[in-house]
Amino acid sequence: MNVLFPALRDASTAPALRFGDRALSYRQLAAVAGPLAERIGAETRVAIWATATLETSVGVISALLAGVPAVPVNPKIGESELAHIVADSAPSLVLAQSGVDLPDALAALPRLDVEVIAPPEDAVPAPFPYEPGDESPALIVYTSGTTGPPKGVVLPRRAIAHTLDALEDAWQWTADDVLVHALPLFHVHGLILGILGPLRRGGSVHHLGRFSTEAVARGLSADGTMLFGVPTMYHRLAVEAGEDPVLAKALTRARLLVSGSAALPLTDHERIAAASGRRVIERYGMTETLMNTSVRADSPDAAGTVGVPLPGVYVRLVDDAGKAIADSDGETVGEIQVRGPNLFVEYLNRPDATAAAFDGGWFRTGDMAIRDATGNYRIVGRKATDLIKSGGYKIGAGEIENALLAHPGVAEAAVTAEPDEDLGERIVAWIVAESRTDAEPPSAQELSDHVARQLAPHKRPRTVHFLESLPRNDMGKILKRELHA
Ligand code: MCA
Ligand code: AMP
Repeated sequence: MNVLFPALRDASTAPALRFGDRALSYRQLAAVAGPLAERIGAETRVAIWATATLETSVGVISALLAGVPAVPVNPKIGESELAHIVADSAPSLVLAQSGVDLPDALAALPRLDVEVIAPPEDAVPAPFPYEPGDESPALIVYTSGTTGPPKGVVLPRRAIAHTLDALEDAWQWTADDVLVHALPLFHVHGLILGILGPLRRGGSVHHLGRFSTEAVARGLSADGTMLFGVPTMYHRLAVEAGEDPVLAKALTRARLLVSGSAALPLTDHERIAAASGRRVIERYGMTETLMNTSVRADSPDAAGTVGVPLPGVYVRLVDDAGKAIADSDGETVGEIQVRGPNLFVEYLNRPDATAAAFDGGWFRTGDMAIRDATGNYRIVGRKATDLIKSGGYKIGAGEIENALLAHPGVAEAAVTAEPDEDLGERIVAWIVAESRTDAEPPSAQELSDHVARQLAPHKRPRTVHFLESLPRNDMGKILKRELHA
């Protein structure tokens, strides 16, 4: 049995969570999360309305203590995506901050309000009596594929504990660290690394609410020692730090700047190093695998790579024929496959997709990489052109096409990505308007808003092109490569 949060059992007065000016020590966190865990212990699965708040963090920790699988839900989620997640994960209860209005699909479920009022420090709680087994499902995190609606990735406690301990080693992460970040709490990066990570170490996290370069400067200037962010955030920091000495100094103070979820361009690495004297290190992971590799805090500069395999994680590169590329090769591009205790259990209700994702015991990531002469992995692309990474969010072209096709003004739709300095990739929609109706064809704005309402705002097309027809081959398949030409 692996106790996920030993510091919660010790219940010291050391700081644990801070959101704005609201904070909880370990003792206070144990005092609020313990009773909530008791209260929800008999549920089969809980959905959590995952605003970036103390309440979301307390809700998730209570579910973990109780051994009840939790499904974090994007609070900006659109109608059809929410309907899918609720039907697929079938939560028996929803946890939400009190006073928050929930959309219909969640409002129809039994609801428990989470109200966090910091109890007095002398209220020493009894340690929560029970810890579930290592293999029991802890979190179900939804992630996009190339086609169809998002899949629920079932993550066991074992994977969470393993990944966080591997990062302790790679980043020399201790109880003295104060992590600063502004990531959303419905994905692995912000929730598992960004909230559960500091709590497993016995350190603390200061969540900034919304991302801004000013908030990061304030957080790091106060007492932050580490910063986590996606490349879009580091890009904005890189641009600002060149002109803002206060921000540059704040970055200089940080012990460790970590980027992940997508590739950080070399120019941004260089700009941050020039302004602050600090390097950014990258780590590579996936919802299904949690963290696979990282540049180590004690290694020489390795900008442009995602570092070396984390302790306990096996990584191999596989060629087109399915054959492993020799370790000593150093130059051939192959698909990254991984094996280890960091892996998920299955896609919820999708045995077909789970089976297809594995090559024996190896998980096929779909990411293409080389291993350079120093042993660092360098990601060079993705197998599927229909997967888009925008602002660090993974988005499937197929789910956006389906949402667009459901609009009455759309006859045909194709979705592609183009490079974007800020977002990494931006979503581009190619539309043939429906001509069989008398109605005016929809505007680009209307289609973008439609996708935001149905799926989520980050999945909305940033550019919409209207065409007479889409280029297709003899089989009728859309030739996406010809679209940008
Ligand atoms: C815009 N908005 C809209 C619409 N357009 N709302 C409704 N309808 C519309 N048509 C709203 C947005 O919700 C948002 O609201 C605001 O307008 C601006 O949106 P946007 O321009 O899209 O984004 P941004 O504010 O510029 O955000 C950039 C960002 C964000 C902060 C970098 O993309 C972000 O938080 N990315 C993190 C992604 C992440 O955590 N990925 C981890 C998954 P408001 O301003 O109120 O928010 S990957 C993972 O977990 C793996 C394991 C890994 O390796 O890490
Ligand atoms: P997600 O499914 O949202 O968890 O996204 C996982 C994907 O993000 C991976 O398969 C990679 O394509 C990408 N990714 C994560 N970290 C990095 C990184 N440091 N560099 C490049 N790509 C990354």
